[in-house]
Amino acid sequence: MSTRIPEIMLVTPPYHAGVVEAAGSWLPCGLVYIGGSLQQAGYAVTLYDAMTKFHTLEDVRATFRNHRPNVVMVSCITATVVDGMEVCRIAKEENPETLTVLGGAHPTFMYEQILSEHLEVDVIIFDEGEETSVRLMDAWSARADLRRVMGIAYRQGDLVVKTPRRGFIGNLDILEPAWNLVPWKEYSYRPKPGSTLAVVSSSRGCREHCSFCSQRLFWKESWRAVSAERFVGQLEAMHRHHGVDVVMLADEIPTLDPQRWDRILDLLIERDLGTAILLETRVDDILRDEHLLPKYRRAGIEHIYVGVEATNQAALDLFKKDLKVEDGKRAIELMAACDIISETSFVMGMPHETAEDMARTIELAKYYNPDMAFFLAITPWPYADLYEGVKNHIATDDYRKYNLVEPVIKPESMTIDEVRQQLFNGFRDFYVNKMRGLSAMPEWKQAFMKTLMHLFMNHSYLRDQMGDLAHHLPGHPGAHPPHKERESLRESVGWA
Ligand code: B12
Ligand code: SF4
Repeated sequence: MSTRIPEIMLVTPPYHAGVVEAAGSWLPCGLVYIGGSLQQAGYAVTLYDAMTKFHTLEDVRATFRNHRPNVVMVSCITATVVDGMEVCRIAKEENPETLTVLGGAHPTFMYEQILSEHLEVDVIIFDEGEETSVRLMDAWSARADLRRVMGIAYRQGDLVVKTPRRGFIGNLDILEPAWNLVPWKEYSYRPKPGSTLAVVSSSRGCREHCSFCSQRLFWKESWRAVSAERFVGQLEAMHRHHGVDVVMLADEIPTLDPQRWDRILDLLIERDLGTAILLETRVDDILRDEHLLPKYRRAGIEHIYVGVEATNQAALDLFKKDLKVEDGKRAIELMAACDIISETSFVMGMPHETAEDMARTIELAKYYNPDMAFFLAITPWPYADLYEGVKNHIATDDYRKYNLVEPVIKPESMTIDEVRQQLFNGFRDFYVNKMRGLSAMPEWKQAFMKTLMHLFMNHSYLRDQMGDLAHHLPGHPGAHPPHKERESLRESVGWA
């Protein structure tokens, strides 16, 4: 039997929740890693980030028509899986011989449902995709039996066949992401106009037990890391060859190993790249590193997201966050003292919560006083631990709404619209309060906050609600100024 030559296209579903787009355009890190492994194995690969291009499904069709890939690999989380499957359907319509492959968290857990209900999807790759995608391509091009490929699921007749899992990659240092596939001009961090933004993975996994989270399950409560030297070397090369000056770490907890993290800080200071780093980590690692925070700042770490998630101890216990409420407050204060932008989120909308509980959470968010706060709707990923306990309160099974913005759980004493309203109240009250304290902030932070408000008001799903924010600014306490006055107010803080 003749062999086939795969023309592989790695695709992001053209999905938008309207949140992260406000801050910039973010390259699909997982696909870049997979692209690297496929390239190393000698396969021809293109990267098609339909999300960042703001393409419609018809644009996706046109792209397939022009480029004629015969293998389409799509990355999906729960919110994007519906569009991911649409991408597969279009690929099949354009060329029925196309092999369609899904990977990422949602397909890994929900493979059975997807493969039995969606004939447009041929194969699902479980877990980490680097090695398995190469093995799949080897088998597909040789027209060999897919049963030999570890770590996949596919259909055989009416049956869904699952092969034994492949273990995680032992040494992450061997991975060579395909940075050459990235159209760098398309990726920028809006608060820094003209910047070039990369998303980079320095470690994978998490050993915590938060019941709402998919990541600890996806990584099977393991944690592995790229060595400090290799990681900082990568940032240096990206800076030199591609002009990358802002990096977002994709890691769940980059700081987990204190020795490695301290070494990374030292190397970053030594190399003095001038790269701004944005990352997420745990509150308790910030507390652990209190004495190191000035060093974080010198190493270029400008912005840290910590998952406080809930503001009362009972809720933290329910989510199995092994944290004390006061710890979150303290971590935020420590970051502020070192001129690091702090960001956190407050998850709301559990079945037992009332409008009063949510109003209290909003008040507590103000008390915590991070620079940025997001009020998120608790979202029951159908494979997370939380799911069983809340499933009788789920209002919709439309996964497009499983994006932390749309409430999908209906609390006992509230309607979905009331939850949505409370989430908006959270944003409004928090940022009005922030802007009232603007003049007391250092100048650089004032500038950042103004940019942030501008981005929210012009580029996010909060656009309409945030437009009203100007009503509440200093000089107009509680007043609703007429339109013209509001516009001049917007101008006065530079938001026009
Ligand atoms: C960077 C990031 C983003 C970027 C995504 C850029 C992109 N196009 O990929 C931006 C900022 C745009 C983003 C947006 C959103 N995100 Co996001 N994001 C992340 C983050 C921080 C890192 C992801 C990452 O790059 N990891 C590193 C790489 C190496 O790992 P990976 O992506 O898992 O990929 C590996 C495997 O999964 C697998 N794989 C993945 N895809 C594929 C595809 C194929 C074909 C194969 C074979 C294998 C494979 O192989 C990869 C390499 O080993 C994660 C949290 C986290 N720490 O992981 C959240 C996370 C993925 N995001 C999440 C959410 C909810 C969203 C939003 C809905 C939020 C919102 N309301 O706006 C939007 C969705 C927008 C969209 N259209 O995608 C959730 C998903 C939860 C879930 N289980 O569904 C996460 C887990 C955050 C969380 N803690 O809840 N996000
Ligand atoms: S929410 Fe964060 S700390 Fe908790 S399990 Fe998920 S990745 Fe780990």
